[in-house]
Amino acid sequence: MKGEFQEQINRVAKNMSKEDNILVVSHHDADGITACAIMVDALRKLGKDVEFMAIKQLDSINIGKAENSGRTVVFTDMGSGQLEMLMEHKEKIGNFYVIDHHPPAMEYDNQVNPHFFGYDGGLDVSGAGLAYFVAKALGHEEMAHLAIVGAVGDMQDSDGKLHSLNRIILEDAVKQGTVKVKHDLRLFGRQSRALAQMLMYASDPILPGLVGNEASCVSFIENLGIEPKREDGQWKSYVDLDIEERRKLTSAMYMLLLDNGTPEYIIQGMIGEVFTLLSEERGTELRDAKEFATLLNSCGRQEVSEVGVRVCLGDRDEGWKNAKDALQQYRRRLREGIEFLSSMEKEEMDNLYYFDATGKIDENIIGVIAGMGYGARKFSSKKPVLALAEDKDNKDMLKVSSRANRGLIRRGLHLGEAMNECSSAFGGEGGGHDIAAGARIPKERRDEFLTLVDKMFKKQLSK
Ligand SMILES: [Mn+2]
Repeated sequence: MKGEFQEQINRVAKNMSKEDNILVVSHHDADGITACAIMVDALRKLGKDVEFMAIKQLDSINIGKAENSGRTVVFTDMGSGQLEMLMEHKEKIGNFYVIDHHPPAMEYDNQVNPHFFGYDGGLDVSGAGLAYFVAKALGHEEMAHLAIVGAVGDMQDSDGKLHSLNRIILEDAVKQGTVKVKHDLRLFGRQSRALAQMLMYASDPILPGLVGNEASCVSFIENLGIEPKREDGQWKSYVDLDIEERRKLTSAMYMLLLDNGTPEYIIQGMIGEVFTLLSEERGTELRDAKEFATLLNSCGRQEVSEVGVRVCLGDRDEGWKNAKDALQQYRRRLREGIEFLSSMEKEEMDNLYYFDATGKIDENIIGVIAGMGYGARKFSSKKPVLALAEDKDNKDMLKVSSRANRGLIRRGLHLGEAMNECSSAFGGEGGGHDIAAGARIPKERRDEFLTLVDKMFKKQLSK
């Protein structure tokens, strides 16, 4: 870690240690939920009175939730990009801190952000990772494993391993004995899902011909000579397979993807570092960092993020049960989404694809469905995809989710920048990462917005 960055962290942590009543406001995805839990844990251990909430995004509507709390507000995994708006609302928000890995709009005294020190917030460290460094500076480093869950949740291991600041956190966690790293198949469900289910719902990458089709998954497994059930009659999960079976399954998946023209580097990413959380029960979603992250993401998408935070803080009773319910419901909606994909009409422009799922798919999962559409080869990897859904908070607005792939990013595409610029041109708001981003725009400006985004993509890709 660069000395200057460590100094910023130490300084902000020191200021924070002087606060008494704190409200942690975080993003509602896996990274935000773990960031929130790490912050709440450390501050409570220091004897502070801490409340928390997770929100979908920090925009002109949601900012009201952080106002008039009578507490010092600590924003985690959000806030840097919205600093100008936060400053405008400073009187109502009161004293606040920002711990965020998104590109900062401006400098601010009580901000921890790695971009000022040459780190890449998309790959080197997540919001949870930064919360961890602040917690560590406050004397509490026992939640390192949660910071790994956050990094994986933000797909910072998408090329098969963790880098830079994430690596430091990983070393801490390994040293503490809470995380074990292995080189293995990285599909979701290694621990907790039946093999056929793991293949059927795989989204990173999607398995062509197997996605959403349980029967073909079962025969795919049986054709490899792998018995899909255990001796006790239960379906096997990946971790039940022996080394030889794992090798067979993995190479069959490789072949399948190669045959379908999946780029080599995407296939490579399927194998890589797998993070096992050693203090969690075997066979549960909490045992594997990627599954843990998915569980938390489903809490966020089912609008029970606080349940996710409680599970992170150690709740294995009511909270854990509710989190599993959220995952169930989320999976059901995914199934519906996959069905929608097979029947939807995609539209094509010069530099993008889009589809309109207004009234059909919930805005909370539209991004995931767009990503799955990619994997299921509904769209060629030559263009990014935009998915449109109705905004739940405001019927006059549209929620836009965009997804791309590494190949497009290498050619200069940046979805976050495009969403931000193009939405603000029509009085909307947006932003996000290069590979995944979102926006809210007025419904009636839909076509103009799409035209502008199309132009912007052209500019980015011709750089
Ligand atoms: Mn994040």
